[in-house]
Amino acid sequence: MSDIAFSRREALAGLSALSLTACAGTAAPAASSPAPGEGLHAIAQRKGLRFGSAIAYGAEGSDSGSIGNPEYRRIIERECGLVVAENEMKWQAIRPGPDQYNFAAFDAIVRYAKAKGLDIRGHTLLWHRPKWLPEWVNTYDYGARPATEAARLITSHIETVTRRYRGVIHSYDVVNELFDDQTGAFVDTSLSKAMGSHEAVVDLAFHTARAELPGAELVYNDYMSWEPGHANHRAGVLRLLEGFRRRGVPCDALGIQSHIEMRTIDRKTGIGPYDLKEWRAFCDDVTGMGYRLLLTEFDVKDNGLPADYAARDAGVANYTRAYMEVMLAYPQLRDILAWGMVDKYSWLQGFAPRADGLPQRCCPYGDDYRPHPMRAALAELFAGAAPRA
Ligand code: 9MR
Repeated sequence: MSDIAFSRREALAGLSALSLTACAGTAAPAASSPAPGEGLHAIAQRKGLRFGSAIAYGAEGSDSGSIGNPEYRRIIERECGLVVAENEMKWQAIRPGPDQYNFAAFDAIVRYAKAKGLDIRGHTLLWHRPKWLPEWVNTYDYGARPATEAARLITSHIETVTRRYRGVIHSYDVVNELFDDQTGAFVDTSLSKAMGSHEAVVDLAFHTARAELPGAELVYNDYMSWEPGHANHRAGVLRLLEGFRRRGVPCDALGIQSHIEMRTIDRKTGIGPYDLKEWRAFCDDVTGMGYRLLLTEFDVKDNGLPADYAARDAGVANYTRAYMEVMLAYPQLRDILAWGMVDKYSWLQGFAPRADGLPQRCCPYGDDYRPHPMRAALAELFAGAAPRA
């Protein structure tokens, strides 16, 4: 695959970018305004931050949030410095059988990103959920030595992907979503059953990724969040990250997906409730263990807000402001990615429909490709953020 193969210069650029340590956060937030017409990534970049988005594969001219939609591309190219494939690098997409791979759609996204000078994150080397693994994994016959065979499936997958995109992808969600969000207990898959424990699966995934990519950023990615009801999920993630440190597992950062949500509205603030103290304590514990932070899949569920578009957009912008102010205060945070840039293509339209049947206004841009107040809020927040080293 010569068009995907890396050059040494690209590889070194990725390494040096990753070796920059975030500053200690002593600088006061610089009061500055975004210049008119400046894209979100350009604004972010002045502070050592990066802004990006998920993008899908689509044939040219397709009506989707994809590389095939010229209007969607224009927004990506104006606003983003990095992209992530929404689905096209998952096992379901690239691994139709135990010894078969299909990289066609993901390669097309990688080619597009390279042509436009966009960085690309890898999502995800292992999504540990039966629901999101190919059916052949769920029903797999692991034979007489199940642990050995499960290890082979995992290592061969991670080696195949990381080798193919070596020098191109410098940051991976190595493992995604290990937990039952209600209890904070691990979710079983055929892989964890075959290997005998979840730790065996996860540790192997990170060690394999590190062996292939000594300089890359290796991330554990999950949707524990700041809303009430996430305490058990956060506790599970903390236990995992503590375990990584004890066992010497090479995980560099926590990917906080940031699908933040307003199911109800707090009358005092006009936005959704959030457990600020508990959330900060969680982020402090994570960063205190030396992990960096990424916001990997930002969007806002507006279910609790009124139907009226202006009121709703204002609420979404205010909730964005409240959240990003907390998150941008962490000097360990560098990358912020939206899970899509245009409302109509968001997964939320299907996964979290509003009771009134109206579409979610969850992304920086509306269906007419005009920016929502959320976009202006992000611009101001990035412009006002403390500079990273
Ligand atoms: O947005 C994605 C949607 O199109 C897919 O159907 C779904 C299953 O592959 O995954 C969605 O993306 C998820 C991401 O990969 C992991 N975190 C939660 C995201 C939203 O469900």
